[in-house]
Amino acid sequence: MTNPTALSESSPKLKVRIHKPLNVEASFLNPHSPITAAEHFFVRNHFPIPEIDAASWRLEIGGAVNNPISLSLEDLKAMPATTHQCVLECAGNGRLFLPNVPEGVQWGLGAAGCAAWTGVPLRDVLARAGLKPDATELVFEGADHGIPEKQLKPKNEISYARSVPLEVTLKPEVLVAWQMNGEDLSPEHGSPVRLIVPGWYSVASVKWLTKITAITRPFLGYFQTVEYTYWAHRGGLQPERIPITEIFLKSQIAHPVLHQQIRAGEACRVYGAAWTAGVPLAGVEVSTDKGVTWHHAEFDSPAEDHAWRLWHWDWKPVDIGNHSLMSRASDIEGRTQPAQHNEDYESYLIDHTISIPVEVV
Ligand SMILES: Nc1nc2c(c(=O)[nH]1)N[C@H]1C(S)=C(S)[C@@H](COP(=O)(O)O)O[C@H]1N2
Ligand SMILES: [Mo]
Repeated sequence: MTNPTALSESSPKLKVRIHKPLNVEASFLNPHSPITAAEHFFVRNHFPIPEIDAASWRLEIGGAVNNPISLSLEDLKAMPATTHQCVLECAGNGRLFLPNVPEGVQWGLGAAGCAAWTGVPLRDVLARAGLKPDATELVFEGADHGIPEKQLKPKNEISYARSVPLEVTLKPEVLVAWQMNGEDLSPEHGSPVRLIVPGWYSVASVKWLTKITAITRPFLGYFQTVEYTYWAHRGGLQPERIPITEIFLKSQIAHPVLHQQIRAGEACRVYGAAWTAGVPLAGVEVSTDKGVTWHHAEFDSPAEDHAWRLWHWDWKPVDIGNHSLMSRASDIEGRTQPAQHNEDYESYLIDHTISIPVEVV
């Protein structure tokens, strides 16, 4: 995506939500494959895209490690690489569908995508540095920096930084990745190297990765405490402000699109995608009557890695007028998407069944 603005003007698949820093929404689904092409993948940036010379780029690993190390791109590429499919979903995806649309980037359904990522398992990189036994969390920092937007913010520039608990970082699917769908990462998506944390909201998948620090206490940085957090009720305590972590079970309708006109008496294929943090999906259902009755959809792609699954259900609308379509996914552990947004999540974690208004003519 060399010129995203031009692209978005020529392609109905992309919509620039903010120019500076660049934030681009995608149409969200390729109906023929669970894989979203890089040029149709959403872009979420908090700061300007940093200019990085891949030849002199280094990844520094320090903090609570026995052997602080600095790796070049060649060092990483010399290690055994693996490819893993996974969904990246922004925690604010779907914000436009909340009542009284809150502040934040105005994402519709297109702040999510699914790609095949290639890189080295993070745990193999960590093994070279040797974690100290008291390390509990890793902080990942990008090369991008600036002053954040919210009222509550530090005086000076910060870099983008997020932490992930150690036990999660040791999972074999967590990657230090340099390729997306078999091509080198583009600058928008984090070149030369980004972190990929499958099953977590993509706030954790730090782009332009330059520094990993092992720490022995919880990280309380800006993107961990001010943004990308919500109110949680735990153990009968007062609500606690906690960072967003795992992706919630979700399905989205890609077709028909919002306010699409559909012919009465003709078949209309309702299709979309569904995903989870890793627990297998049980099914997807579609409702055309505001959730009173539900119809089982069929899957069109296999359960694979942390990829999303395509699904469809064929509708033959009869009644002329306004209708709304909803989809609802469930997983094999009995979870189902809720009917309402949880207000404690504010403008994040938008997992409720979203209504897509359409007109039958
Ligand atoms: N360094 C850095 N990493 C980052 C971000 C960022 O602004 N800077 N944004 C995060 C957020 S909130 C999201 S949703 C994803 C978006 O990834 P994409 O732009 O490749 O789609 O990157 C994450 N990693
Ligand atoms: Mo995000």
